[in-house]
Amino acid sequence: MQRTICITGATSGFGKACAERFAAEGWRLILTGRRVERLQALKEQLRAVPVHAVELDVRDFEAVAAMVRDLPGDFQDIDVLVNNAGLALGLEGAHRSDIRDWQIMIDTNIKGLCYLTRCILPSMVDRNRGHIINMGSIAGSYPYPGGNVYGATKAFVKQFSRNLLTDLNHTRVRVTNIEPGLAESEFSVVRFHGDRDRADAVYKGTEPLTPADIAEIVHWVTSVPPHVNICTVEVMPVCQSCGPLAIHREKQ
Ligand code: NDP
Ligand code: 8X3
Repeated sequence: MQRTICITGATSGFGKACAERFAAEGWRLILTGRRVERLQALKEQLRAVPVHAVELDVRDFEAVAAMVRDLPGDFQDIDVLVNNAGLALGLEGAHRSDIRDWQIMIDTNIKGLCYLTRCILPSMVDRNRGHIINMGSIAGSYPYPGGNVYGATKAFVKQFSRNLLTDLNHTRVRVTNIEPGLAESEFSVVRFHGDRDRADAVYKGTEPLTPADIAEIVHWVTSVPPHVNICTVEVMPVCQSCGPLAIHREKQ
């Protein structure tokens, strides 16, 4: 039976790689994002499988609800939701951050993820099958300077994923939180508001994770037997590790 996956933020990075990975397995795809021309190009690229491409800003609850309500018949029974759309904006200390950046991160990474989950979950519970895959981050577990609200949004994703599991304990619906570390996509270009030199510097001299690496993991967590739930996947490139706790010393 052909299965259906809904991927938010499919126009770039992890989301696009997931679309390609699941298309290769013959899944039916619901692909969403704000950049319509990219969605159309991806739909054309993946034309060997059924693709329903929808322009969607996940911050708009009414639009999310309408997208789910208006799904074409063949696409209505979603087996897997990948809550991937998200972003970091800025890397300033909290006292110097732009409040608008904070608002956009909270609206997208927290509220948008909740909206998709809330609208799609009832059908999964009714059918007693389905899988919510949330894109968290190591930033939700380990603090770093300038990570302030971004890391906090991903900590929300971590706890929301765990809480969802408890709510769904009486069902066969699965929930996975994937927590990647350094990965090269458009993430840093977005974080630095289009400053490509600053974005490139993030990956200089490293071998970061790739979107294809993450798509492979997303596919893997869906492919284990139905009684198995991979709750959390924390993944970093080999070049990355945790730092020591910082101690500030006054000059003597
Ligand atoms: P990209 O910038 O390459 O992709 C982000 C995607 O999110 C785009 O497709 C973008 O689509 C979409 N998006 C952003 N805002 C919205 C919105 N308001 N509504 C709908 N879609 C939106 O970054 P990544 O692929 O790296 O990031 C994907 C996820 O992975 C994010 O949640 C990110 O926080 C997380 N992550 C990334 C890591 C990294 O190092 N790259 C590491 C850990 C986690 P469009 O602009 O067309 O709407
Ligand atoms: C993205 C990874 O370390 O840039 O979530 O926050 S990091």
